Amino acid sequence: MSEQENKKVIFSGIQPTGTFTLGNYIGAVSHWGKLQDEYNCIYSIVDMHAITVRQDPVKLRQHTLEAYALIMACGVDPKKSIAFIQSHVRTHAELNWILACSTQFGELSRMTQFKDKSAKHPDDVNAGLFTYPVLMAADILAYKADLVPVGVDQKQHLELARNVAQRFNSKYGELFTVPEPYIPKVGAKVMSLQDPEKKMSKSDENPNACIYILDEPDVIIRKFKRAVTDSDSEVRYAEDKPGISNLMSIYSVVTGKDYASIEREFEGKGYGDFKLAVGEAVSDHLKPVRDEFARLMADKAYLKECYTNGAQAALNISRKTVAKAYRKVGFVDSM
Ligand code: ATP
Ligand code: LTN
Repeated sequence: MSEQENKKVIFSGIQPTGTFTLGNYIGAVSHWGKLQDEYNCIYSIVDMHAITVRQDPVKLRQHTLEAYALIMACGVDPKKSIAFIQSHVRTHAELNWILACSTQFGELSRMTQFKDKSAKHPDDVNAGLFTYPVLMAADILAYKADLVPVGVDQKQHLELARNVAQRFNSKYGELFTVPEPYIPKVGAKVMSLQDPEKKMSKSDENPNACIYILDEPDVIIRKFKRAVTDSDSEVRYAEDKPGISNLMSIYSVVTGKDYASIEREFEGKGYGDFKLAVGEAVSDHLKPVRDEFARLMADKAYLKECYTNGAQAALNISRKTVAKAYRKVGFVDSM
């Protein structure tokens, strides 16, 4: 990354909990590459967040490498951005502790993701799951990020990061930048294809509910054909038509067409034609991602070089912030 002081800083992360869904792509990762010229961008595969839910160690290692290759296949260029694996950079855990001591139990208890995930995994409601948003705040604040591109489901966590930054600054003196969310207008919450009231999620048990960005074309088309829609047969964007509206927002993002022109395109045609068109458009749109992913995964040495350099660059920035935070809270200098 060419470190230009006048550019704003962007930070975002994604968990290596499985292959990215179309939701992850449209809501977050597809924007990451587009921001690289205008901002100083820092992107991380947040493996430390992933272990708040039980992971198979062999799979986690594999998913982490794949996630790194996937963000590159989606457009992140490690020569323009800093791209690294979270556990490689010790400052995240260090700042996590400092910030935990400026975070209230009550505010963490209000996090809807914690409530959802603890309901889903009642046998493992661990402390890491509870303090997950503190580590996320550390990720962001360590780099003094101005903007954080995420899907709308992360808005509450970002609000918490803002509160923690402000609280620390007022207790100890100005240090952290208070970050702003950067949420896309269309596609900030892609819904499940089987239940359009529910967010499309990597960890959904029903494979028909979500499109994985590495799904083969025939699989993508089949899943769209089976997508749950509404009772009438009109392709129209409306609140009381969540199934069709979800498909329309997906189609709009991948084709660049607005809702009015999509409605005109499918006037007098049934849902069948529309679903097929969405499936084909999504599959065509994702082809370059699939191809680039395969190419990158065949060159592990190059991937390693990229994430090693990325970690070094991330450490160089974040260690300065952590050193300042240590001084501010009153720790004795170690060197
Ligand atoms: P998990 O199911 O393991 O919790 P996830 O699919 O929710 O994973 P994350 O790694 O938590 O994915 O999210 C990565 C990014 O993708 C975040 O910025 C998040 O806001 C965004 N995102 C996740 N799901 C969607 C969705 N359905 N629509 C839009 N954006 C999404
Ligand atoms: N919690 C996020 C992933 C994440 C993140 C971050 C996103 C961890 N650290 C910092 C933006 C900035 C999620 O998507 N579930």
